[in-house]
Amino acid sequence: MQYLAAIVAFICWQGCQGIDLRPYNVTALSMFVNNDLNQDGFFTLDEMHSSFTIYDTDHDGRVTRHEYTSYVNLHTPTLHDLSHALYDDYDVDHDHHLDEHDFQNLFNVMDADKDNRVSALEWEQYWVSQFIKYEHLHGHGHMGG
Ligand SMILES: [Ca+2]
Ligand SMILES: [Ca+2]
Ligand SMILES: [Ca+2]
Repeated sequence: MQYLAAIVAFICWQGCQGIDLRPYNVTALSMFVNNDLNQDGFFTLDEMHSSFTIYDTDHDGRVTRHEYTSYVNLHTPTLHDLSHALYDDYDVDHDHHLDEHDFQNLFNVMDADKDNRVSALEWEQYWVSQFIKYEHLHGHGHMGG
């Protein structure tokens, strides 16, 4: 197990300077394309693992909050606040490490119809709801100091 990567990072590999994630469905779909590594139209647990590998900078198979947020901060500093919120969602048991069971749980949440693969539609529904939930943490100007 090694993984945990790019979910937040993709957002901005899309070139969204200024971090306006709207329209959310378009942002979500471009993330899907980046995460569906074999481009078969479904995001699988293997692909989730591959995606998250990027964040595991010490290669111990776990992704700490520090590893995750440092990576995001380095590449997309304007998503720093969002990265903490997403990490809290990913870290199901709140032990400050993302492990196999956390990835499995996240995957299950995304996989609404429980067929062990996340379709583009399932992905979009999950991510649009996340973007709305955390709207106060991204986009539309900085939070004041
Ligand atoms: Ca795939
Ligand atoms: Ca690690
Ligand atoms: Ca599914």
